[in-house]
Amino acid sequence: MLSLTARSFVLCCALAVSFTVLGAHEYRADQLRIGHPFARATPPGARTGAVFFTVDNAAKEADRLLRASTPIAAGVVLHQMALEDGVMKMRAVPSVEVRSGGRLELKPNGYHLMLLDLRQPLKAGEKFPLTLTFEDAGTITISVLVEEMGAMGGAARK
Ligand SMILES: [Cu+2]
Repeated sequence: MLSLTARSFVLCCALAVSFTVLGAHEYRADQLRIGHPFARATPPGARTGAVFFTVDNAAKEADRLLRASTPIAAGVVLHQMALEDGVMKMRAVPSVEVRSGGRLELKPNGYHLMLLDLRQPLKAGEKFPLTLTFEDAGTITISVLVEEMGAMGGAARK
């Protein structure tokens, strides 16, 4: 039952979403360009994972990253790491703006997408699909490269 649902979800997204694959692991949705999406490998039994990428907005208007989903996790939330009273803390944020002509960076110790209740561990070298929804540009499905634990995104830039 569950696997059937997951399979039809993947199929439906593959059909509904069109995206352009550029060189160097980049994707484009309307005026947005998504660069170097990567995740960190997770230890066995880990229930959560983190995804990072950049979004460049060539549009005249700001856009917003509203939500994301992936078949390999039960949920995806937008998180921000920030220093609060001298301690790095992670907190959920409802959405994040991508300024006109600007770049939004999801990176270690900053904004990231948190994968909740992983259905499988993230193994270095593997890829998985992630569907992003923006307020104006709509949805785009990207392929996320899993790098080593603690990676800063070097391999995804090649
Ligand atoms: Cu987080």
